[in-house]
Amino acid sequence: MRTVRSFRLRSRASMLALAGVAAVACTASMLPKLGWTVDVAAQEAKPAAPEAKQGAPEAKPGAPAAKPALQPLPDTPTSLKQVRAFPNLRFRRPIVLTHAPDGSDRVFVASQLGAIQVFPNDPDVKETQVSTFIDLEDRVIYKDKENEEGLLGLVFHPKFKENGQFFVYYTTRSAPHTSVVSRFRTVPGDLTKGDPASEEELLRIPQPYWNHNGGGLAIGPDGYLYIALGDGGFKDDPHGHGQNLETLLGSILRIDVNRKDAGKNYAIPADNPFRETPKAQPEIYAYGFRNVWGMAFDSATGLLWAADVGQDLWEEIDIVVKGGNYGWKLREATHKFKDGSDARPDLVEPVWEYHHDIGKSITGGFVYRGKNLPDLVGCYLYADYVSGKVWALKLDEKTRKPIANYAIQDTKMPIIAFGADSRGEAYLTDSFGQIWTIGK
Ligand SMILES: [Ca+2]
Repeated sequence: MRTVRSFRLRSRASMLALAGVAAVACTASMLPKLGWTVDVAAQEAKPAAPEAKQGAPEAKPGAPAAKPALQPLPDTPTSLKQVRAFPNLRFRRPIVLTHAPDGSDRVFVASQLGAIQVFPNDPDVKETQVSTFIDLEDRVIYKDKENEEGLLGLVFHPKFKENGQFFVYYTTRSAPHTSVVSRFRTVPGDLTKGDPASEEELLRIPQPYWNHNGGGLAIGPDGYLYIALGDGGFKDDPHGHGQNLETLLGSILRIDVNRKDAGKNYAIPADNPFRETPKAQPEIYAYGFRNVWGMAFDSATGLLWAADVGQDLWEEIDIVVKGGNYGWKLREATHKFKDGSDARPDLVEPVWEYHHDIGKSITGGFVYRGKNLPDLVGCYLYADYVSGKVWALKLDEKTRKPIANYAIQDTKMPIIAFGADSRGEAYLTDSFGQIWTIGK
């Protein structure tokens, strides 16, 4: 099996100290900042970048008071802890953790390098019990220095048990900086083996740069496949993809994988919002995103939640509605971005944001509906890749205003993904290859 043997824990103490202070103060200080691109590279390549920020000033008293449209709450401490879930296992960049809707209670882990592995949902599971579901490394490209490419998304068809179908988002070796979304099938009659030869390409999307590929896949309550795309990079969305309906980039797409329109391996749903808009890409469901990293439907409410990674100052969490414009690059969370825009009725504001003195790159999770953690039922789990903090956000069900932001006692790991097993229990993965859950 694929494992990472050289587990390196870089100096994160300084980040933590900083994040701890920030969490208490929870105010908007004006730290100098690095973009996501730089941060990712820094995270992997150099140890001590955050030290420089130790002495950064808190919000200047004389500065014009920013009045965000939504007030972040201070963290609510909890006794819940981030704990290892399958301590005998380690994977190479486990970018997706999920389950198949087939009653098997298996856990699937997709490596960003291209292999999808599967194992029984048992905390004591051993490496010998892990098997390869499908290995796509022959067509997936991944480089540590361009680490937003690779296999980025995996979701199973709701009728997987009957049809063996699953969907994968990956960066292909066959063209530079190009995202592919494909349907695969299992070997007939064997739900334990994906068939690499079964690939049926649905979408092929050229990207201008290696970063901001999004990559999340989800199946909605409507049975359609949702695909999260970033703005294509690099910084400042130089091509204006976020606000451009003529490109798929900067959007969340929605396609029907159970029908085919002429010339396509999928169909456009009849009520897709921009289907009749001249020049618009009909696959677009919502737009104005920078780099959605974590997209999931709430299994109870059917709401679509997405975390959008910020650039300069703010990370955000969105509830995504059909046809919504989520603001990038006019807005960064609830703030005007550069020469962008003040709040406007046609730009959907996030339900939550946090400042870059708390964390610098959001990893979105999902609304917890499991049984092990009754206090977190209905809360949206999320983390910050850079500061390693983990939270559970509670919104008022009616007003959708935040009422609590519970802090999970984290381990400062660079969290790259959340996932759920067949019972809705929550898992986190880190870039060193470990899988975590939340314990009491
Ligand atoms: Ca936004």
